[in-house]
Amino acid sequence: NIDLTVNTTTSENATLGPCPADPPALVGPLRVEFNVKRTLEDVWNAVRPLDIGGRYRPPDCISSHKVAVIVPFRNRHEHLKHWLYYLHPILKRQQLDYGVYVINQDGDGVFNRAKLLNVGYVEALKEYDYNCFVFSDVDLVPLNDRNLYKCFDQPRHLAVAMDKFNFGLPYNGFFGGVSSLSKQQFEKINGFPNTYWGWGGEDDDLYNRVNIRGMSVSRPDLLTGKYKMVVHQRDLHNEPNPKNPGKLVHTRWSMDKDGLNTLKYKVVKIEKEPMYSFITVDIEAPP
Ligand code: UDH
Repeated sequence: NIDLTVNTTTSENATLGPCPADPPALVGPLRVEFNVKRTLEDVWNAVRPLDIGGRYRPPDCISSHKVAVIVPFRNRHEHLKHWLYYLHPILKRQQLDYGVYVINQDGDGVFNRAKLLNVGYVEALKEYDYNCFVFSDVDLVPLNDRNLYKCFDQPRHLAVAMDKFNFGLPYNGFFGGVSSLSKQQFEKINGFPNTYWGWGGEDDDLYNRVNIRGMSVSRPDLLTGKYKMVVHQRDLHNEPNPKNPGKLVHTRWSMDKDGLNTLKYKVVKIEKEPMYSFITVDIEAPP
């Protein structure tokens, strides 16, 4: 007797084809409004369903883009709600196989965006075989869903036309806000520096790293790359650090001694929320 029963999920998955190069559900320009109070429940109702920890894969095709979206974070819960409300539907329409990782800096020490992003890279890889990493500030929402949160032949800068910079680049080498690098590209540059405490410079250091390793930065056009930022005051404990700009002339010599290969931190807590993984970390911040 041959058992002819089949596990439907497995057999369906086995017959799925690759996702198309152009995701069919994209709509282009989007309306984005931050002047509304949102509860987490509102947001969940707008973005569900997702797998726990803000994981998703397209139901009808196999995505080759296994993307960890990493968000550096401390005390910005209002911004996070807006971000989740807008980003989840966009990422779904883009047919990505993705997960959202919010990396929360523990304590009141000096903030370190770049080190948190390195932590996100390492922690996400513990969970899944991601091949692409999107690093996004919590206060930036794209105004066009054709700005794909995937990886390209070259490291990508996505936030090229932010409203706060009059929808243009503030300077040619700007690499801030939102960027994407494949696993290979990120390893090649030893990740972000860990030593840029406080505000400023870490994105420019990343730009240097990319160029020093013989890569270049790719970008969407200025219409596709429009972003809206949640208006906010400067946070406590993230003052511009006057030491940071001076470090940029040394990237060539510092990059192999400051990055993924020297990253030290302690995970304090991992919380699997419905729309994201919330990973609280002690990054040995100075007071
Ligand atoms: N971040 C936090 N909490 C903090 C500091 C930073 O979550 O306390 C994260 C967050 O993802 C943020 C990102 O780090 O989007 C970058 O920090 P930022 O928003 O302070 O940097 P940005 O350049 O703003 O966007 C600088 C301060 C602008 C003050 C304008 C006053 N009118």
